[in-house]
Amino acid sequence: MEYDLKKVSSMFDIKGEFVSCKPYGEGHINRTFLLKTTEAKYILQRINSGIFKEPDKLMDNILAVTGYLRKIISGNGGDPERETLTVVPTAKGEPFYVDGDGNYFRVYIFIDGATTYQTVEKPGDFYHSAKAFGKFQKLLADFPADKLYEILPDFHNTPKRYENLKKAIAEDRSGRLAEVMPEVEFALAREKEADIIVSALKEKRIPLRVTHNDTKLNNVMIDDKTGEGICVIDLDTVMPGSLLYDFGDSIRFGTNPAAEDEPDLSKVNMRLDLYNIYVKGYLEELGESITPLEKELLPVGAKLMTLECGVRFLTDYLEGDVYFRIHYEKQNLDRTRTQFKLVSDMEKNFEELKRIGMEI
Ligand code: ADP
Ligand code: GN1
Ligand code: MG
Repeated sequence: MEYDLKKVSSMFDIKGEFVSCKPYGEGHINRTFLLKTTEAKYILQRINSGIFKEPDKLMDNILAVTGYLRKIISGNGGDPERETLTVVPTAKGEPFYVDGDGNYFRVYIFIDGATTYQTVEKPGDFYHSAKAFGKFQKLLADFPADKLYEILPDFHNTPKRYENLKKAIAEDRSGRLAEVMPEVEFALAREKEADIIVSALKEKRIPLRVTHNDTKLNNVMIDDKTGEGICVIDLDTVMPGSLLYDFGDSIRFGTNPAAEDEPDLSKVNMRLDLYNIYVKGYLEELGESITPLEKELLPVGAKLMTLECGVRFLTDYLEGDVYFRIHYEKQNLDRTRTQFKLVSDMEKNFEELKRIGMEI
């Protein structure tokens, strides 16, 4: 769908005259555009309101979290316009604009002089992303969780994701089931492990924390000059959850040198050196605030998050690609296969993963 981006931009309280507004980034859910004016750059996004059914509550969450972070960053002498997201309101002072077709748009200040990466180009970047996510976790440790709407309930509830998969298998709406039997069998063979984290949360053996829930490498901006992870972005899914899923999401995305949809599985693997580096950076930041059981379960977080993501891609493939944006027909199947290849790799190296966590 095309939008009148010039008109949309004019609704926001931005500086200068409109120059251009072009697609930007590689997200699977929202639509992101780089908006340039004669005086500044912005990120304009169309919120996927098919998935985020209550965009007003979503924006309340983001304003609450960024407002909280902004105070801490300013108090520490930092630059809040670079170290957290800044929502640019509409001319009427609203945090989003709804066009005549019911599309929701928001604008952020563009963070300049920093880059997001799709794969790890330098191990140091991964280390700094770990520190950034660890710091994000720590800064939000005392954030009042009851101020947050659970914007996507059961987002990282792996057993529920399995329920959805089984429903999609039973319905086989796209007629693709026969084609994906090996993947279905791979997933179902691991179903009994799916509840390890949610059970630990339910039984209060691990703490419920305010977490990010989408900690891919491309959701942290790496400063071009210092190499440090200066800003954690993409705050749509900040909700109460377990840090094990946050840790796991970074591992599943960042330790793989290939793309998330790489069709050649010989290129897909979990790099142990990168796992090591991430654990180091993350634990350095978290210090004593991570509990012994959380630390012990880090490899489980990596495996379950990767499995869950594969299960979600597979479910979407079976349902006819209704959730994740695709650019070619079998993209969700390719995505499923990379995730399951990574799960296999993690299983092969599981003892080593446990050792790495305990040594640091
Ligand atoms: P999605 O939910 O679709 O992943 P993101 O919020 O992560 O959307 O944005 C997509 C990409 O746009 C990011 O990976 C990043 O490169 C860029 N981006 C997002 N917000 C900003 C910002 N405030 N400043 C600079 N770049 C940004
Ligand atoms: C989606 O929006 P994006 O591309 O950062 C998805 C994540 C998945 C990820 C897989 C709201 O993230 O949960 O892990 O794709 N976001 C949502 O790449 O479902
Ligand atoms: Mg993103």
